[in-house]
Amino acid sequence: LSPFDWEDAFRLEDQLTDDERMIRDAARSYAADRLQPRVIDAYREETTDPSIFAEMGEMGLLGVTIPEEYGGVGAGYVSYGLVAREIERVDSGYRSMMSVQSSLVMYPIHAYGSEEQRTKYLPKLASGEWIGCFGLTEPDAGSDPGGMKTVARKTADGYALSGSKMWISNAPIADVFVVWAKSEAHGGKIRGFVLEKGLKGLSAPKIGGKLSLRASITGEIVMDNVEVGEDALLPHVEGLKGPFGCLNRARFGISWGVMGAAEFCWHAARQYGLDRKQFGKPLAQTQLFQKKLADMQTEIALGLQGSLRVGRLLDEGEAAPEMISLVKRNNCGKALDVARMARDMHGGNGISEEFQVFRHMANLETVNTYEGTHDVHALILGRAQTGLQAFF
Ligand code: TGC
Ligand code: FAD
Repeated sequence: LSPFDWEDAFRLEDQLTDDERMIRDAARSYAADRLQPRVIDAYREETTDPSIFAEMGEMGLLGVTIPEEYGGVGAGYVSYGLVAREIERVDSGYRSMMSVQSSLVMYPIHAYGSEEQRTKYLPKLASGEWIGCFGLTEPDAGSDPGGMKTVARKTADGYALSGSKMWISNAPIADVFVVWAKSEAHGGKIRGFVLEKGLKGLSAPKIGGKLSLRASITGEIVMDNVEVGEDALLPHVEGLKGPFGCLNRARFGISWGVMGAAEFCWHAARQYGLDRKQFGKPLAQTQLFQKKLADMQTEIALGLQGSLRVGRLLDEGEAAPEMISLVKRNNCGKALDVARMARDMHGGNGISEEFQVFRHMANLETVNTYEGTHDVHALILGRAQTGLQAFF
């Protein structure tokens, strides 16, 4: 039998290709060198540095799965997941910025957009020159996006959009807004529109006072009769499967990302337990401490392995949305457990910004909620195995 690597229990490393390892290493060094030094201040001050997008673009971390002809990297979903894991090892908010741009803005423009929309938007989004956001959630439509009130009225040469979106990552600094609205011209069906900053009637005020995800700016999108041409409509999708198609990709990335945050917390707790002595011996020499470390290691090893499997199936075109619900739900819930445990294992120091586990814990509360709450994904999985609809 082989020796055991405590950090990589199931030898994930051996299951990656050389190209995947290369992309992962680029993301890891960018995150450690450029993101880690600014995150504690950014979180405390609740500030988002927009130049992070251009930096990520330069490193090839935006639109990893988008073909090279549109400025992407043309890599697979496992590579995308590995990038999410490295960025979220520093902060879930920075991963949010990356995943909204890649999965929720670039993906729909590539998958559902016209050739003109692809060539106009994708290269500038890939380089980070333009920042994107995705407006689905509304004040009265969160878990139930089909209940949205935003409407697109037909005008002589296009559409006029009215409504408001709530809790939108990147919105206050966005140049490009992918928004979903019920289109009167399409029988009230949900359609996607690409709006640009500066349009009359369009504003995106910041939502302040968040106690989670403070390094990632969040806002509303207010649309007061925003007039656009026919060319703003995403022509190739209709209905809720449009936004859900994007969410499948973003949720998959989150399943990897949260494992990065959990790994940070696990490693920090282990090191803290080795360094800190109480009752004349390291905390790490107590049975309870070791049991907690074993639980963390187990959940992270299993979670990563599950996401890798779903990623391979996604790359083969064989993944089902329910598989993504399973890993999004489980990995978020387990990461939150790991972060809360790590916070506890740090004692009083666990509440200090310096030790960083509290920040991860607070961030993971959001990640467990957005892109489908923990319970909503349970209902998706419950429906798949019983055939019974429990949402309403
Ligand atoms: P339902 O009747 O189940 O489906 C309606 C239509 O959508 C299709 N569909 C999917 N298509 C592709 N992928 C999926 N995962 C799909 N799920 C459903 C379905 O086939 C059907 O198509 P058609 O052609 O028959 O009309 O829809 P429902 O209204 O009953 O919804 C059920 C439910 C609860 C599963 C769904 O609404 C849901 O997932 N709610 C959660 C909402 C959510 O995830 N919001 C996320 C907002 S974006 C965000 O949070 C970004 S944070 C990003 C960051 O900062 O990182
Ligand atoms: P609700 O849907 O009101 O849910 C409240 C509670 O009720 C939850 O516990 C939920 O699980 C439970 N619940 C709901 N329905 C049922 C049911 N049928 N049965 C049992 N329990 C149920 N959205 C975007 O569109 N774009 C973004 O970029 C974006 N970024 C975000 C960033 C942040 C920081 C946050 C906090 C949210 C963001 N969201 C975004 C919104 C996010 O997707 C929603 O918050 C999420 O989908 C939940 O919706 P809600 O907040 O309206 O909660």
